[in-house]
Amino acid sequence: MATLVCPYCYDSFAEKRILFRCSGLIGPAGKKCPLTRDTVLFDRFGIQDALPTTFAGNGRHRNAVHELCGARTHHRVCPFCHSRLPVDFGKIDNRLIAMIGAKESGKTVYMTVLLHELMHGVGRRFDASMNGCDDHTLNQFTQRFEHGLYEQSALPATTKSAGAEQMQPLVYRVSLPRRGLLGERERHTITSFFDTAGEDLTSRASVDLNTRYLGSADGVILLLDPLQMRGARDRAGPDTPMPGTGAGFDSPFNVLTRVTDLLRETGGLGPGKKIKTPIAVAFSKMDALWDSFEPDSPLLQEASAARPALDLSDTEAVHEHVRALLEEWDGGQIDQLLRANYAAYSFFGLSALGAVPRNGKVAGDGIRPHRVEDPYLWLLNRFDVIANHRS
Ligand SMILES: Nc1nc2c(ncn2[C@@H]2O[C@H](COP(=O)(O)OP(=O)(O)OP(=O)(O)O)[C@@H](O)[C@H]2O)c(=O)[nH]1
Ligand SMILES: [Mg+2]
Ligand SMILES: [Zn+2]
Ligand SMILES: [Zn+2]
Repeated sequence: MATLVCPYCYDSFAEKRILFRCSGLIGPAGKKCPLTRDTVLFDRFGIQDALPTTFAGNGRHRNAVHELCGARTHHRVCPFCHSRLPVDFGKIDNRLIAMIGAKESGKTVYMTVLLHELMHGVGRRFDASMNGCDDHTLNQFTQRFEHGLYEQSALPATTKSAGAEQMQPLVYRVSLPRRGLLGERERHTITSFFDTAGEDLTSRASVDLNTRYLGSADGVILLLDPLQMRGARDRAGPDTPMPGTGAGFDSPFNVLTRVTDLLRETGGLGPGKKIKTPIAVAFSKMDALWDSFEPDSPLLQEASAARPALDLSDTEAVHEHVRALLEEWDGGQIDQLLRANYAAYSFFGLSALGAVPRNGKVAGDGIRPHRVEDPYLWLLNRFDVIANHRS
């Protein structure tokens, strides 16, 4: 039987092991269950809310009756972390996307801008709707990330280490219309985004948690900072704020090596076997390097947005161009390592902000994202959620 993976903790389990949480309503005989802190939720994600208890039932069913109070509940929770599972979980596609990258590579900014674009511009092109699955996702995204970046032009603070704050992923339900033999039907996919703290990739202590996230992910977006490469650093504009160096910081090649080792370990892959998880290797902060490109570089063009499908010709042109740039940036081994270890990988070059930030703030004319959706669309095409075409 197929195993399911929780979009919050990335642990896997059979459908029948899904738990229920009592509704907390008064049952037919007038009994009502008390509210207490759920220690499992608290330990995992620091959630302190007083909630009704969880109990085992037939997890294949969408609802269950709590014996103690007799009230029926539709609230299904993960057996490992007790997070509320999305509506239709287990019945619809569930795709987990892990986002990783070194410290200050731009993950939090990128995730915020990508989600914003998916809800607005890109979403419209695909006729897609993105809905946050839980209060945490809705609050974190709008209040913390979107509000700070879009309304206050403030760059985010360093993401806390998973060991310290137990970051909870943002979980969305993406609905896309699909034309098939039976006419147009909605297709739903749950995607979970986990933003790691960069330093978690350098300390062995927090690697365990990341191992689970990476090992269960259906796709990986690896964000690499070109400004951590000497060859690219020299080509950046004079006012570009440079990422730090030294302890806690790491070169893109070292980050990729560590991630590759983790994926090989969790997949139990012998020598010569390639990692099957598709990996989008995306270079962030490209705005700092735009001036050093030939005007006809595919990285300077807008991705073609004419059709609601992935443009393969464009994807390949970008991939080849980044590969050539890596040679110039002294990053030739990156491609060799990917080719030797991954069955499916593609290079991307993007800018979440569209301009170099000034004094710790988004540049004066606001956020102008460039090609941020490319890696996500490539993964969706890999998952067969969207179609592709050649231009
Ligand atoms: N030029 C340019 N700089 C960017 C861009 N995105 C992020 N940055 C810079 O990179 C810094 C770090 O961005 P974050 O998104 O916080 O990076 P992170 O990977 O989440 O960092 P940690 O949480 O510390 O691991 C920002 O403060 C900006 O200075 C971009 O699109 N262009
Ligand atoms: Mg961050
Ligand atoms: Zn009850
Ligand atoms: Zn869970």
